[in-house]
Amino acid sequence: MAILPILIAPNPRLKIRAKKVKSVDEETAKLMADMVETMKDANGIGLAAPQVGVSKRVIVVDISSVKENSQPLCMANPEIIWASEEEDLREEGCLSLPEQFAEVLRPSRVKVRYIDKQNEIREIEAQGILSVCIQHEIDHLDGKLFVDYLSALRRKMIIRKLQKTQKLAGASA
Ligand code: K1U
Ligand code: ZN
Repeated sequence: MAILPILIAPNPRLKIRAKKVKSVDEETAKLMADMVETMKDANGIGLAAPQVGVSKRVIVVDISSVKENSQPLCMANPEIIWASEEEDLREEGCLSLPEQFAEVLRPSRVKVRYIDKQNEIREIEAQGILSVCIQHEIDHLDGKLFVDYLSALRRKMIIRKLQKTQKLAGASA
């Protein structure tokens, strides 16, 4: 397994729509395992393949740090097949937008169809932080970041801050 570098916004690769996988073969299963290791190393609760520079519809989610007895989920081609009308406003973070947080309004509950790491088609219903995290990761597959839900002014401020931080980090390296 390997820890992969995580792309930081405004990297243009984060804005590209990722491609479906044909099946979960050995290569995709290895990508899933590397993504789980990378997510844990970064103290995240989710990660999408475009964040590690891979344009495939693959996500991993692990909410065990916030909810006991939950197992990591590895999902290929995840699709929301039902979303509740009820919505929740919750604070989100993103490993590609370090130290930036904002509240986002999303459906409270979703049903998701996906292919698991054994190449089996599965469906789950998610609520709470699991629902938020899965929706956030699927957005990454469509080239969407949580700042895209904010006003243009707020989004620009966050992106400018990240650009400055990266310039400073580059200058001192
Ligand atoms: O996609 C990512 O960059 C991962 C992201 C997932 C996420 C967090 C919060 C709401 C929606 C989606 C993170 O894991 S950022 C780290 C973080 O905010 C967090 C870490 C541990 C517990 C709770 C939040
Ligand atoms: Zn994210």
